[in-house]
Amino acid sequence: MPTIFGKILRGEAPADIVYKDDWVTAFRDIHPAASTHILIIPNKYIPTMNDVEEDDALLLGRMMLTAKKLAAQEGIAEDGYRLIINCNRHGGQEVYHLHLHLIGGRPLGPMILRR
Ligand code: DGP
Repeated sequence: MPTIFGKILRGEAPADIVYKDDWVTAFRDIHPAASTHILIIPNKYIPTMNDVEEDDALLLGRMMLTAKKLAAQEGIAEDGYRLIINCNRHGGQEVYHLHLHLIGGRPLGPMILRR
């Protein structure tokens, strides 16, 4: 697991971990875009969305369900929130360990700035 997220999973780098089970780990983003900004990652190394396989279907479901539970815990479920997975260069991916952003706590505006 060559990224900083691998170090966080192994306990070699600090992180504000808010949830962990056998499948996924969730921790607060170091550069939050809103009052709630949590990253949900698989415990197994998957670099990008392009590397997801059929056998990962349950794992992806677990990531989504974890986001739903954490949104409720954070008190942002009713007002709403956004879930984002960035993939590769055009998607703006910076860390190449698959992660789902859970962002909320304020109106987030349009999803993509149109040009
Ligand atoms: P993305 O662009 O989708 O790859 O998002 C990567 C996110 O990871 C970005 O919002 C900042 C966050 N991040 C990068 N390095 C660290 C770190 O060392 N700790 C934490 N908690 N978050 C990090």
